[in-house]
Amino acid sequence: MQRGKFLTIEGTEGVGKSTNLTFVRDWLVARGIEVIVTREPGGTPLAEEVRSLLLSKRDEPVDETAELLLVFAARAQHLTQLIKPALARGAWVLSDRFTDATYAYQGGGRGLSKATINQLEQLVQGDLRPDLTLILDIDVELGLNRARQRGELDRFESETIGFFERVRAAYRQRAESSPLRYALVDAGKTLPEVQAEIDSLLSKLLA
Ligand code: Z5A
Repeated sequence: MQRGKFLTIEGTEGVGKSTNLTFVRDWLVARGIEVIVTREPGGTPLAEEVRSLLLSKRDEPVDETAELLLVFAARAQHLTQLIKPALARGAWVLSDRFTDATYAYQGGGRGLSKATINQLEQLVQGDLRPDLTLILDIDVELGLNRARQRGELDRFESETIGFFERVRAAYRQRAESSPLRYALVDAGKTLPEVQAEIDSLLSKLLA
């Protein structure tokens, strides 16, 4: 049995991940591909509980290393319970965020070292990496304006513009460092334009 493909979608706030995740899922299903849609942090009952811990606003300051370890604890559970079994039986997995978010938010945003994140990535994932990561890229203020129209902000959404500028820079750096694994998509364009570009990227992947 051929292993399924592992696709991830990333980006800063309000970039349109959820909207385009649905587009990618429908695109794959229309071509007869079995696709499991999931998200991080989360994807299993335990990992979803960790997600709530991570996103809730709280009075106690959250230690950056504690945050990093919680992200990887959720990921370990998600990989074992959902991602690896699905890929092994030939299904494709489409995840709203994965480890690139850790490099961007905990690395770029919080300033934790890449080497530390890399150690945890090796420990939790071994050699497993996404086959393709779509990084939706947008001007930070434009994205935040879109996101803030949705209502109450979680702990991450309440961060400063400077934080999101660092997150965006880290994503762009990852895309530039490995153009075969990443596709940087200009998400400031209209939705039909963004989706035309995603359509062309998926066609290449399938070919
Ligand atoms: N996090 C972390 O720190 N470390 C990690 O390792 C991981 C995660 C995995 C939860 O993520 C938080 O976890 C996240 C980082 C942290 N930080 N935050 N916040 P999340 O993915 O659940 O949360 P989110 O970033 O807020 O994503 P979202 O809710 O899926 O929103 P979105 O990507 O912005 O997507 P959207 O809802 O599709 O789009 C927003 C609006 O824009 C919506 O009204 C759309 O209709 C509109 N839109 C979309 N595209 C367009 C275009 N092209 N033009 C005009 N309008 C558009």
